[in-house]
Amino acid sequence: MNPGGISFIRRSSANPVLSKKDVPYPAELTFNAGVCKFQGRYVMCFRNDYGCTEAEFASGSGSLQTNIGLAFSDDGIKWEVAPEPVFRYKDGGSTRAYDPRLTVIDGRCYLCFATDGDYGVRGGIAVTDDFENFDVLYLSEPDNRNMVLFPEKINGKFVRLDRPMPLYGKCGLENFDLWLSYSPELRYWGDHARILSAGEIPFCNSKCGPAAPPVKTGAGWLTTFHAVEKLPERSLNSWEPAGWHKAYSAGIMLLDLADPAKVLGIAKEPLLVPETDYENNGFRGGVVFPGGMILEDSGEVKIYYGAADTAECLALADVDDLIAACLK
Ligand code: BMA
Repeated sequence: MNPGGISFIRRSSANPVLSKKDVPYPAELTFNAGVCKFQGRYVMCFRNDYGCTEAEFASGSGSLQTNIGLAFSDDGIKWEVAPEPVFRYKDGGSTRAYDPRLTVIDGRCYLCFATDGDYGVRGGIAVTDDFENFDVLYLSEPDNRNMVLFPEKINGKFVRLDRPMPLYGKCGLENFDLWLSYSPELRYWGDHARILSAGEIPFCNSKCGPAAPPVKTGAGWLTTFHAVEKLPERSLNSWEPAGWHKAYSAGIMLLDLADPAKVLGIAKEPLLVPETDYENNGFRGGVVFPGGMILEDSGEVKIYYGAADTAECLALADVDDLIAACLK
């Protein structure tokens, strides 16, 4: 696995900031959360996998189910989980929604999610004003996921990043890329453009895709991405009986404000590489996966990430350092 990571990033001493012990209903793995600031508070929607223990999973006697939980915070560090899960999605072929991402646009909160079933994986977009009622506005065709929305319209259109999964075109290899699309009203999408692929990332030999929704800075849209390195010779610590060989790191890049399909710079070093105990041990060790990024007025950037597909963590950096790393 690629060592290091950007030296100025700081992991919160409160990590993990959310784990199963904080959840007042059945919970086993609480991770890959979306986070935003909404109506004066920090709001988190997190993936909650539940229904079996590590031993049951390993022996094949139990399986995991998934719902999406809700938590609130006044400082972005201490979280209080709402009494019930908040969002489920089911249709003919799909049984669950997972990996939520949150973006506030013009005062409404949009939740992007993945949903899978016998047809494959689809990316969905829902909108809520109260975190109780959600209207599903859009579902992609299979296979696509890791969808995130920009926090404002650009050139009069909504903009999203996502990661289609074209196995046929990639000769069966998981070398997926990061794409950008536009929509007039979040239902019909077009002007698709590939903006990042594994070959451009020094710490990726497999798939890459979006992570947290972008934040706006004077220098451009700052956005994280996930980058996978396959390690066939190494078994990472995990619940998987067959072993786990994919390390997930996070990277960061800067996109042009007026034309976000234009990449202004990609940090050569990874933003975060799994290196702590809570990133290397759990359901899938060797995984860090950002899902939320908040730019504070002070210039501090809070980056929320799933660790080992088991708990939710927080890392901190200064916005100017992140921009400089992208442009170096
Ligand atoms: C992906 C998704 C993510 C997960 C990652 C690493 O395929 O399932 O939710 O974090 O794998 O296990």
